[in-house]
Amino acid sequence: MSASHPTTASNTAADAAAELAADVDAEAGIPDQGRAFSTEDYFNTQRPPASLKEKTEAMRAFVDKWNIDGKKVVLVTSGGTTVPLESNTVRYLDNFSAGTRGATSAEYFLQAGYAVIFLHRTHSLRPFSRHYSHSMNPFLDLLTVNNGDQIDVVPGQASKLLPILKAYHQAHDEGSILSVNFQTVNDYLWLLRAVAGVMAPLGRKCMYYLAAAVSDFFLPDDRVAEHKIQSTHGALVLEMDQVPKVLRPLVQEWTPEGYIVSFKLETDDNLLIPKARAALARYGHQLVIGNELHKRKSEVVFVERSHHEKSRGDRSVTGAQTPPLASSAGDVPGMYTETWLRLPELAAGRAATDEVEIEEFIIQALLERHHEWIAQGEQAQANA
Ligand code: PAZ
Repeated sequence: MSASHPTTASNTAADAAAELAADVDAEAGIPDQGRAFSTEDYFNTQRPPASLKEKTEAMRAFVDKWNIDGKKVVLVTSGGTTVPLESNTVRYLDNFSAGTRGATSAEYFLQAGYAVIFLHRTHSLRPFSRHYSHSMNPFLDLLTVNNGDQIDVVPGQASKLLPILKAYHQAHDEGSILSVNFQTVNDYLWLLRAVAGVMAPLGRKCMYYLAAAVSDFFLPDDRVAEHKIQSTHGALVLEMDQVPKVLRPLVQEWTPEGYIVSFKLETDDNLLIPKARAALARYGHQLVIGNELHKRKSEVVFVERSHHEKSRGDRSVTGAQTPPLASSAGDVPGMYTETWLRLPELAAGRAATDEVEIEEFIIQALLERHHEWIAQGEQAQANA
């Protein structure tokens, strides 16, 4: 992979500006290192996954059913994406994401009455079963053999399992969750475009909660080896291309009325807010949730346009320009607001034995915002 981005501990606001500029070049089709694909070029040149049609039809049937019932629908994306090095894939590049954020959030959305399309990485954590993952809480440890041939739940475990099991059965009996899997970044991009097309008719009643950790780099089909790469050829040198920034067409073309929440992950706290603001300025969506890798389970920051900026018009975008660093670093007073959610404060007052998860509070805060987004749309229609 070409080392085009500085990633040392000395990352500064200037590095952030350089990175933003590189992102914009990529969107404009200006090569940095390797080719840069526009979204259009990407879908014109990269092969769709074999299961695309079947998955799209399943998503369409799900959305149609809940649209008739007037339920709100959320797309939750979850887990990491791979970049295969061979088409008969032995090796691939991957990232750290286990899918905890997505799987946990999906449960809280269901609890709040949403229908959920759970677009997840194959074998990453899933709603409900995540509580009993093989590494954290192996399910065989919950069971005990009684009288030689009966299986019982270990005392103390049944009371924890019961609410999870009930919520699991409720969601499956109602059909309020549809799980769709992806593996590669290519699968993810095709499925995201397809699901956006399917959800667009829901208008403001749909939300996008984009928690998947999507690779920024990929190998185009024409540079992927067919068979296992042989070590006899010496060192392996890879040059990867930049994945197109599909947030732009998602917001502006594929689903112009959806409430869109993207996530921004950084390992340097200082970059979180400038990069979240830059994403909002560039794509014009509603909310970026920033999280730092090591603290992601205990604190996140909501970055959004301030109330008076929102009321200047939905989806106000600055176009393909990189916002000047002054604005991305927050030098335009009052343009953006940041709201931190921190677990110790949020969990104050809860019993020490309660397992409190930050996603409960994230979803609670989103429900209000989505409600307001829908109400604004209704108001605009009434005024028209
Ligand atoms: O899957 P997980 O719970 O281990 O991690 C969640 C996360 C950090 C991937 C997510 O909160 C996030 O920030 N997703 C977007 C990552 C990015 O592409 O910036």
